[in-house]
Amino acid sequence: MNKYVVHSVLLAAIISLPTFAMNKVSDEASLRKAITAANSDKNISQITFKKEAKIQLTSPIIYTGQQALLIEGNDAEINGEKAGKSESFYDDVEKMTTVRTQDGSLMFNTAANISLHNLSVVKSHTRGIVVTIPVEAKGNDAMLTLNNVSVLDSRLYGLHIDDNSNELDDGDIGADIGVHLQISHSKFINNGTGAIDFDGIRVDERGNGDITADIVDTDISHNGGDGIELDEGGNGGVQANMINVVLNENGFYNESDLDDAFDIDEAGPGEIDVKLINVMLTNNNDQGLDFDEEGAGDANVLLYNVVATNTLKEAIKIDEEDAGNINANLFKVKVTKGADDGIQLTELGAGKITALLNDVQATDNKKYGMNIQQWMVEDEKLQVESLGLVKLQNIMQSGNKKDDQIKSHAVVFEQ
Ligand SMILES: [Ca+2]
Ligand SMILES: [Ca+2]
Ligand SMILES: [Ca+2]
Ligand SMILES: [Ca+2]
Repeated sequence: MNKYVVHSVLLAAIISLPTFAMNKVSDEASLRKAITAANSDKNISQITFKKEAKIQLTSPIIYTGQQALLIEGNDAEINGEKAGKSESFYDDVEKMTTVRTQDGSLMFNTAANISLHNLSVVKSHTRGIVVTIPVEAKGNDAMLTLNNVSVLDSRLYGLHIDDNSNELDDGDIGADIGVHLQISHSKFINNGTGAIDFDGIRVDERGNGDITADIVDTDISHNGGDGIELDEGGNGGVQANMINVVLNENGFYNESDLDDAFDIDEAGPGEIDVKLINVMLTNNNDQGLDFDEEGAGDANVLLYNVVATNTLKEAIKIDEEDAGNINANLFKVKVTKGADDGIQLTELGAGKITALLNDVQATDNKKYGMNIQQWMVEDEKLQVESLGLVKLQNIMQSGNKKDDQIKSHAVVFEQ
């Protein structure tokens, strides 16, 4: 080949390179083109939006690639008001009429690492951002990283990570991998306002694998269902860490069965490990923190500077069932003006409670300020296990309607 021909071939190759790699996404057509290209070309690892683009969708955007994908939103806004469908149905298990959907505004049907930066997804007719993990997925956990992402005003879930092969998220079949969610500087506000039981953030993990959630500098407020629900089944546990997180006014949609600010349901073998630092919970409609651990495994909870005000049920409720212990360390915690117990710890089955409460205030709650009970079998006549141990330092209780003394069973207190 002479020089001229070589140049021509190179030039032709350059011209035929897909332009979406360079052109920034500015509307629905260019977004769809970029995602379609990434779905068929594993070398595409990033999609970049034009600064502050406003994008109206007419149908869901669905990524199905196997490669890690970074979406740089550049402060773009995706409006999902006209994207996707949902249908009304009667849920036999829950005995209620709600809606179901396969749709969302921005969907990822993959177990690959997905990162979204500087992006808003608003007014979704169904769900906002959805990750559906293929049931055959193996290897590393599916990882979703959100930085400066706002999911606002979705009728159904704001963010839904789904590792449950059952359409209604019943049952126990999921992929062999877990879910790792990292969120920073983000907002999940006013989602779940179109039907019963749709949360700001919902993770459904089944089969082998853990849920790991790290949430920093984030506002999860005014969602119709729970602010955030982590629902883990099968082998594996839940590790959840929050720093500087606000959870206000969640759980109002279903008046006959109100929802929580932060709900964890862990079933089967595996622990709950929660660390919350600087977390504020105000005006939530069921529990503030509602942590349920079942099957083998402990509930390990560390709270530092956590304030729950005006909660319609318990401000902080930790239930541990079956084999396993409650290990709770509460520092600088304040629960006030709740309509039930302020802090309630209940340990059932084999195991015991070990707790340290230091600088804890429970005031003006409608039931007990603190209620700490350990049982092998609830209401047993004979105490068969060794007693739990609760260390109290710098405790203040006042104005609690049932009692300002701690209600307890089978634990001893050390002052
Ligand atoms: Ca799994
Ligand atoms: Ca699991
Ligand atoms: Ca467990
Ligand atoms: Ca137990």
